[in-house]
Amino acid sequence: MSTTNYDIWREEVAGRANVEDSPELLAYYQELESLKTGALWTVANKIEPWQPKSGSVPVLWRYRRLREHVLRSVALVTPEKAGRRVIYLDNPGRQEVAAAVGWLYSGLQVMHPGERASAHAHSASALRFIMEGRGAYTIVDGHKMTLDANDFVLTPNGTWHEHGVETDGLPCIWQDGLDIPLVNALEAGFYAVHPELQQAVGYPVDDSVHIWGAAGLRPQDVGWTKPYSPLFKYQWEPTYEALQRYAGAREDSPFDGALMHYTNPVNGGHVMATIGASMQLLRPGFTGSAHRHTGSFLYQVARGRGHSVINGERFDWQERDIFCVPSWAWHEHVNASATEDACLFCFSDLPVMEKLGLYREEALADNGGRQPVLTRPAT
Ligand code: 1HN
Repeated sequence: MSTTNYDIWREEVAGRANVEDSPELLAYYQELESLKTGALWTVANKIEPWQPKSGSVPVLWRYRRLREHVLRSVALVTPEKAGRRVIYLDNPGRQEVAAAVGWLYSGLQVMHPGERASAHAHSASALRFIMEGRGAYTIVDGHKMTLDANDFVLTPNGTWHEHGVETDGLPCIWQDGLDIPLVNALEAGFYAVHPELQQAVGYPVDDSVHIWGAAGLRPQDVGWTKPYSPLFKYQWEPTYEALQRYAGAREDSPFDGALMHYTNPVNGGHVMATIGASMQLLRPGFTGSAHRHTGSFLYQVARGRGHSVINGERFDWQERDIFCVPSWAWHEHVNASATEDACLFCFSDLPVMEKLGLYREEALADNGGRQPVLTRPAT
């Protein structure tokens, strides 16, 4: 987990860059710099680490501390002025790119009854996970959807999308997740405001759920060739029921308990090209083993309480808290309750890792699969 003597030995004798500075070399480097070039051996060890070295820090964002600040923004700015009224999650290691972890952005958006946020479209893919309130809706390419707590909603890249809360609703808060940092890193981001600022609703409300949302059944007239799921909303009730059935029918994964991926019903793949999502159930008393894998993961506690140990640091979480697991960080999850389920929603860049052939996974062999806990922050 830390740099060992073996790592140092490898750096020094195993064909890695190991050139000591001399006045002549330093002068040479300056000449190269003036020609907009550089000597590879001065950066090789940095740009080619032995294993992923995430710049992201494991962070737990406690909802009971954040919520009042999110609600305060309602009195301070309007959706019209702000575009979107969002408090974003600012990982101390990723502030330059406004990422919550790795190349993923996330924030908490708040809207009051009667408010609307106008329609726009962008190259970034987006999702929402509904945290609280009543009467929220979103419109994606003319498809209007109602939103309830723990519903998971897609706004795939390139789609027109806008949100609002019905006048007879309650203040609503949801988590946004986007691949904006990734799209920016790839220098591929476009953004457009809808010419009329609002879309006409062109279909029956929640039609994507009615057409595509039946478990195990695919409509005869597929007619869908886009690179993302035609099912835009994954409702909580059927998701939780599916997880309970799944957990009841087979043994737990030692790392994840019962974990199911939200899927594109056309092909069973991830919901969007760059962002995947899952919901997992940790049974009462579940004590997971540690593993690590490539990819950046952002969790929201949909139900229950427990803790996760991430790179040796313990994070105690409860409902609505959000925490991140950076790429290649050791992590293990525990459900603290002897009687209640714990459910973790998660979104990640797993589709990118898989498609680029960069996914790797490793179980912790030492210490019976448990990490030594280095710190126990106060809860
Ligand atoms: C966006 O389009 C939304 O549509 C929320 O609600 C957050 C953060 C960065 C860029 C676009 C939304 C966003 C965003």
